[in-house]
Amino acid sequence: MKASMTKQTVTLLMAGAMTLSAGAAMAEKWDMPMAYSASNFHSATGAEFAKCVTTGTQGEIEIVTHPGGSLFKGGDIKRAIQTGQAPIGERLLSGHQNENAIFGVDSVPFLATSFDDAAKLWKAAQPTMKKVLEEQNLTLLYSVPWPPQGLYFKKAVESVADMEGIKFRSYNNATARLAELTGMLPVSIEAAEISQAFATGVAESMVSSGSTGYDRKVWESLSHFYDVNAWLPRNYVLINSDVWKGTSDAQKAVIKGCAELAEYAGTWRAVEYTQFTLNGLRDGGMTVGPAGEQLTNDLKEIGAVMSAEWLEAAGENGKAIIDAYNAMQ
Ligand code: PCA
Repeated sequence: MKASMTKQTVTLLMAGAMTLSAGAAMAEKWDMPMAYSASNFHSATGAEFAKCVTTGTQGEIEIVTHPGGSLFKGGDIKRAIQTGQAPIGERLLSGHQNENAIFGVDSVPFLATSFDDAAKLWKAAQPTMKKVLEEQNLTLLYSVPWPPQGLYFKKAVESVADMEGIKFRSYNNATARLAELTGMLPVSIEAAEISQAFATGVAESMVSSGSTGYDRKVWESLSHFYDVNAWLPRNYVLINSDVWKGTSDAQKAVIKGCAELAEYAGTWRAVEYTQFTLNGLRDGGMTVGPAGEQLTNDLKEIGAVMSAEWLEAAGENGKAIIDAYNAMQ
């Protein structure tokens, strides 16, 4: 990981703070919608980022985070930032894969299954992603991965055939497609609402990280977690490009520095949270472990179908990202 960044970032932050102290500007308050619970590591990282910007700009820009989908629900956050209803916010971009397949690059099954590979894929995708977002009046500030995605069920599952007819909670196109291909019934539900969905039987299964299962205490309704490492989707902190352009150079320097620190700290949190939350699921009474051979093989086949579909939808841009990623291996 980028160890040299810290020194650079601190210098950047200090330069920003020094310039700012030379002349006080008007104070602004930025509401920052976030979709996941306040206790989630993404939200904790966002809160630190907000504090860093507020302190670094000496209160010229005060960022106030609103976790748990309290200001805008996950699915509405991107549009809220684009239209200026919120100046800044965090979103799982793969939730908007229908707008542009590039947003789903982090949810291609078995393409990048470890933190190291997810970091490489992100590096390969970043220039294209930034360009696509810029065309939508969005400026990317930082991005943090979720831990690897595994499968949750209410029973032991040995193969894809065992999944037939199960009500499956989806959070983006890729997860809905996974349900279709495995004979399950997808129902789209925000993370903030899954505890209730599982308790009432609206959903009986999902693919997600140990972290989300732990945050939502899913052991109250579910019994099995298969650690299949399907992919590591990412959350992205975005700012409205007009708002970004309206900030001073000194403020930009502080925001960029804080964003870099947040990406670094958030990524480490994700790594450390992985085992911790799997242990938490186990302590809650769940059976946690790898998928059996049959299930693994069945899922690989489905992954191949989904990869081909993604490449087809993402066209030249998608191919260029995958080529750049493969060249880093
Ligand atoms: N948690 C989020 C997205 C990926 C993850 O691990 C969710 O389940 O909604």
